[in-house]
Amino acid sequence: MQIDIITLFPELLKSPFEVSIMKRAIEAQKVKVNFHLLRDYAENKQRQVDDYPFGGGAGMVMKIEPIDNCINRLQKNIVYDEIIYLTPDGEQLTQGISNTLSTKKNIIILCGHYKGVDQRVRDHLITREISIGDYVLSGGELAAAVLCDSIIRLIPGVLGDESSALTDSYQDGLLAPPIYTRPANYKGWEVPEILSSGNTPEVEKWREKKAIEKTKALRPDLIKDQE
Ligand code: 6GU
Repeated sequence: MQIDIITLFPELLKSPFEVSIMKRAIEAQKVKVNFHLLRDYAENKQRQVDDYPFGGGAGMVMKIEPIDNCINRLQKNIVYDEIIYLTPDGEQLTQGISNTLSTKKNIIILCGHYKGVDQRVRDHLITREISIGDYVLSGGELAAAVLCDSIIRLIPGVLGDESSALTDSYQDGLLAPPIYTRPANYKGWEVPEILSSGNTPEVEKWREKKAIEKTKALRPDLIKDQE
C-alpha cells in the first residue's frame, strides 16, 4: 500500500510514523508513506496557499491551485483508489471505514487548515471526506496520523499475531473485554479466577459475556446498530 499525505505542516505528523507498529510496517515494506509539502506546489512567488474568502468573513481559505497541482503530479505516477480530505465536517471514521481503506492499494490524504479548502476541491478533486470525531482540531495532520495508524495496523502481516487485530474493540462490533497479567493478586486486587483455570472454552465464554456487558453499559448504540 502507498499513502501520500499532502500537508502544510509535516513536522506535526512525521514522528508517529517513526515508532512502534507504523515504523515496523514501513520497514517491512507493507506500506510506503510519503509527505508532500503543499507550499511546494503554490504558484506565485510568495508561495501562497491560502486567501481571503469570497463574500467576506473571518478566516482564510486554502486555495485550489496548489492542491490541484499536487494531486495532478501524484497522479502522473500512479492511480489512486481514494483521495481523502480530512475535515471535521466529513463522515465520521469507524473501524469499518479503516477496514475498507486497509484493502486499498494507493491513497492520498489531504490535510485541511485554516477555515478549510475551497469548496471546488471538495466537489471536483477528492473522493471521500473523513472526520475523526465531533470536535475541532487545528488542522488535519493529527487526524491523518490517527487515520493512518488505524489503517496500517490492519494490513495483513503488520501485526505479529495475526489474530490480535481481530480481538480489538470494535472489530466484532463490541468493546474489548477486560484483560489482566501477573501478578494474580496485587494489593488484594485479584484477577478473575476463570482466567487462570486453563479452560479455554470457558475463558472465551467469559470474555464474550464481559464484552457484551461492557458494550451495553458504555456504548449501547453499538449493540442497537447490530440489531
Ligand atoms: Cl479530520 N480535521 C480537523 N481539523 N478537525 C477534526 C477532524 C479533522 N476530525 C475531527 N476534528
